[in-house]
Amino acid sequence: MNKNTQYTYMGKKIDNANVLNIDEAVKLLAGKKLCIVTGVTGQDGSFMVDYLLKNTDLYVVGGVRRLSVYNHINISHIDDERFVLLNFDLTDSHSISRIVEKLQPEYFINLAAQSFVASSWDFARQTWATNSTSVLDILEAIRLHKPDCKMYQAGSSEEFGDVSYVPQDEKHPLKPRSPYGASKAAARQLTKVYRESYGIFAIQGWLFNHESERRGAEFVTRKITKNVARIRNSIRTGEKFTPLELGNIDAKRDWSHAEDFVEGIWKMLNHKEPKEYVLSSNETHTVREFVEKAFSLAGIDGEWAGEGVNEKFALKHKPEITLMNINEKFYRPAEVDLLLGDSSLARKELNWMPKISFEELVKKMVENDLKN
Ligand code: NAP
Ligand code: G4F
Repeated sequence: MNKNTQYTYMGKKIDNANVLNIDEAVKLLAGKKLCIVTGVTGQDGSFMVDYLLKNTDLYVVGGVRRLSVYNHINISHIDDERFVLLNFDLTDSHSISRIVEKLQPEYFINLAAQSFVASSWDFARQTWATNSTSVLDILEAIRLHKPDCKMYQAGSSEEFGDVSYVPQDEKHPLKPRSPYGASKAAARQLTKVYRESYGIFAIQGWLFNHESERRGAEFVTRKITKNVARIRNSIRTGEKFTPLELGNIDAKRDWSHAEDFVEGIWKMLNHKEPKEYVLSSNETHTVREFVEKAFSLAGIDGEWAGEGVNEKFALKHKPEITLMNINEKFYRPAEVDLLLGDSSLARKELNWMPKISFEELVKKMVENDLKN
């Protein structure tokens, strides 16, 4: 329910600044069919809530952790009495256990994580606690308190890492290259063990990169589109600007739109058997291509010059004006050079297909940032 919602529970106004605790949630939601979605302030969680409210009759309990500064922008458009916010922290196993025991959810979709690969070297232990140990806690809570709850755990193409073959499908070995990738690979094994040992419907898809207008600003696509908008405005007004700075622009990623992927997650969860699928666009593009396309869609023609760390993307007709250059601080200790998915199994067995192309994705993101 959005910040304007006049919804009162036990004399208390419930809104984004007034997240429920477990006892309040139990009273409010007793007897209702529920789906818990964690990470709803993030990109995928917010799209998942939109999808569930539109396509199901479920009550949706959005898990948000306590932060001192308001960060509910991605869900502030939602105004629906079937959506409530619940205090939730992935690193608190007691709370996770109480939530599953008392709310008895039909579904538990875990989209919360330390999701930024680059930070996972700086905070390896925190990444592990958030992305692996907490998954064990969720699985254990389900086993003990609601064994027929269907659980989705957010897996990643980062688990393929140092890839052995192209394109990567469900049979590709797990060869992570970052603490993040390793944490997701561990979560996958735990999910498999709980599925096979206790018959729990728990799955972890392999999702290739997916982006949107709600993407966090540190991920490369949103970083590019936000900076393209900033630079376009400076060019228009004739102000000086600093160039966009990036790391490895030769990395290749298989990018889609997040809206297509939440549908895929729901289809996986409602498949006749607990089976794990790759979701991907089946196309790969370099970061360099993303840069060119984003500037071009903003009406800025650029061209490349130089090599290696000295490479630049500059205005075509004024090459002395740099639009983008390389800053080695954005290089990673180890890189996943090439991701290209093969989602033919999901397309065949789930009847799933991404609808938004690479071109449309970049366009939507650029237009959104230009507007803002
Ligand atoms: P995101 O935008 O970074 O969102 C992550 C969410 O996790 C945020 O809501 C964040 O809350 C929450 N969170 C982090 N630590 C938490 C904690 N200790 N307790 C409770 N909540 C916590 O990520 P995303 O792109 O939506 O990705 C969703 C999931 O899919 C993640 O598991 C990610 O690793 C995985 N994944 C993403 C992609 C992709 O390309 N987007 C691909 C494969 C897998 P705050 O807002 O409070 O920080
Ligand atoms: O946008 P990125 O930070 O995403 P990355 O590392 O591929 O991870 C994302 O996708 C995964 C699925 O494959 C998810 F599991 C994960 O949660 C996340 O959503 O970086 C993309 C590529 C990398 O190769 C990186 O080295 O862009 C390269 N890059 C080059 N310059 C940069 C930059 N990345 C960032 N974030 N910032 C740069 O300046």
